[in-house]
Amino acid sequence: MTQDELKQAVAAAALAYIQPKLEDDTVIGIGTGSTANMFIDALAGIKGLVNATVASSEASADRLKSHGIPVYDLNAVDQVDFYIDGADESNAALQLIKGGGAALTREKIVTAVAREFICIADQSKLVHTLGDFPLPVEVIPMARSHVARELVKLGGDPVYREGVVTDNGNIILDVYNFPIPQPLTIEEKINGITGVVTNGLFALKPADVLLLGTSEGVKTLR
Ligand code: ABF
Repeated sequence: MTQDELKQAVAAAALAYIQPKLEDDTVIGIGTGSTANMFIDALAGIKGLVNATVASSEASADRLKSHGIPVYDLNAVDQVDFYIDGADESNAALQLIKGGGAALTREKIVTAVAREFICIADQSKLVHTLGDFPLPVEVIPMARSHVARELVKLGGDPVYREGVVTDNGNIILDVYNFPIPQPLTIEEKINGITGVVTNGLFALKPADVLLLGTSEGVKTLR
């Protein structure tokens, strides 16, 4: 199967996972990226059953609206029952690197609210140790050089993502050559650097379920 076929398979599996649990007041959090887009397109097939969604990016909100799926501001809902989103890497503990699409802050906010975070990814995303994928860090623009120096002290090689401004008006530093055997510690340390808005480690609150697309079918990891 191609990578796109694996992504399609996990998008369909996520829909099958939540559909029996949908109720009149269910709110679905929707992530960002190509796998999340496939989930949005699958969700359109049952939009009559969808009470409300919240989105982790303007791009995903626009895609949902284009299908006629109701999208709400996070402040307008009382709860988020499920959050469905992709990842750039996952380890076996379902700790993730996210933010390749620069939407990490809103993704982390929706994750914080969600009762159940269902990560959807193809098998290439499952790794032993996080960090082959450069770790995205969203930074207040005036703090860029300060944060970069602090990231170097932690052992990484931060690179300014040229031409990218996040939905929140900030910039992204991608940290290369930075293996992360202790994600909890590193997530907290980077959070503690003044000027950092969010880092792309999702270890303090990892995924609850990983639906992983493999050539042998979709595997459910918890
Ligand atoms: C979002 O989309 C991001 O956190 C992650 O960077 C990316 C994964 O993209 P894709 O599904 O296109 O591989 O979930």
